[in-house]
Amino acid sequence: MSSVSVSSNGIGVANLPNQKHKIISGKGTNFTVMVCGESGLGKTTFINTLFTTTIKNYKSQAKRHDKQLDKTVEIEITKAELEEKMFKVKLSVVDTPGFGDYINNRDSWQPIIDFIDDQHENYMRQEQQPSRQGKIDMRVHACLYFISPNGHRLKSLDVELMKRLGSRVNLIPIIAKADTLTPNGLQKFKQHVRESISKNNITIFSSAVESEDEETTARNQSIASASPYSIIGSTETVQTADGRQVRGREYSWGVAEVENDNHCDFKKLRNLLIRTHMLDLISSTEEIHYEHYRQQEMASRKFGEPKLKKSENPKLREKEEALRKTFTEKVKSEEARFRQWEQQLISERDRLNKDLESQHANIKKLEAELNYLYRQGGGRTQTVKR
Ligand SMILES: Nc1nc2c(ncn2[C@@H]2O[C@H](COP(=O)(O)OP(=O)(O)OP(=O)(O)O)[C@@H](O)[C@H]2O)c(=O)[nH]1
Ligand SMILES: [Mg+2]
Repeated sequence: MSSVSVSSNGIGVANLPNQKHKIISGKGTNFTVMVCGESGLGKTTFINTLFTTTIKNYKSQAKRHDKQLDKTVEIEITKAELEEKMFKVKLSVVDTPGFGDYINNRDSWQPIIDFIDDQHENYMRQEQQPSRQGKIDMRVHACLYFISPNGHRLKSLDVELMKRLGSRVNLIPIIAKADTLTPNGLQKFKQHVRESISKNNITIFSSAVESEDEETTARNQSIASASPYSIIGSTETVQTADGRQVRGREYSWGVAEVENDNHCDFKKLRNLLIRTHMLDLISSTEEIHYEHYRQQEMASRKFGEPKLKKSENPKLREKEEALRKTFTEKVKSEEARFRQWEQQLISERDRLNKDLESQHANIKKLEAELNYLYRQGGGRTQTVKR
């Protein structure tokens, strides 16, 4: 974790009215951003880009070790402290494993939903304690949802997941790898995503555009109309044709620049997060999403009672299901074997009984013959008795 200062035009809390300044600057505020979406869309790269472009001395160049670009396999949190004058923001960025490789994708996105709910749960439990000092707050204030630029349309998996996310967190849709689309293709795709979002009733983060001064209204307007935000991620510094050193991706046709508004919306998105809408994101998390969670949970359990049953790990659930199936099959086959054995015993018993009966009949016959012989033998009649 590094304590550093921001390079852009100040962090959001520095622009607040005085009263709010005081509240926030005293203890510093937590601000948590999460990234999620299909595998390989550049989520981890985006986090590295955000840190290197936002924070002046984010790890010195010499010993900088960006987050590994290997496939992200578990939820990882990177923290930094943004400090401007007397304002402190504890920034946490939550990286999540991408999905798309599983037969059942639920396995990969359920932990993301659980993570968001768990942070609300933890905060609520802390609020219910007698001492509410020093609460740990990791509630997610913004969830950046990465959309693949290749599909030309929003996938049903994206729609399903965005619906779930939008109802519990400030959802911000992102078009990944904008450098792989032509400017025209990007605009068309943006329009398609906007239409799909509204058609499917997906709730995304939006905030008031109107402001007292025209400049702010225009800036808000430009930020709002750019959604869904297109992103180019890169931590490399490359040289443009006109000799500028910029963060970007180099191609034979030129350089795709991260911080160029004509190439992508990275700057707008960063401004929205760190500067212009940070407070909106914090307050809507508190007033809408956390409050919604709290009310929902309070309706189903008593004050202070722990959550009844945490949604189970879907992988474990599937394993459990498979075990249960094998177990039932085993029991069934054992039962069949047992019944067969029982049947064999019964027929063996019947056979022995029949044997016994015929032995009895034989004995009876012999006795009768014996009696007959005695009677034939005259006077000394004696009945054979068994
Ligand atoms: N063209 C292009 N490639 C990118 C961009 N951002 C990242 N990449 C590349 O895409 C590949 C995957 O990037 P990651 O950042 O690991 O992707 P991820 O979304 O974190 O992947 P998972 O961890 O598997 O979910 C890497 O080779 C990156 O260099 C981008 O904006 N444009
Ligand atoms: Mg990753």
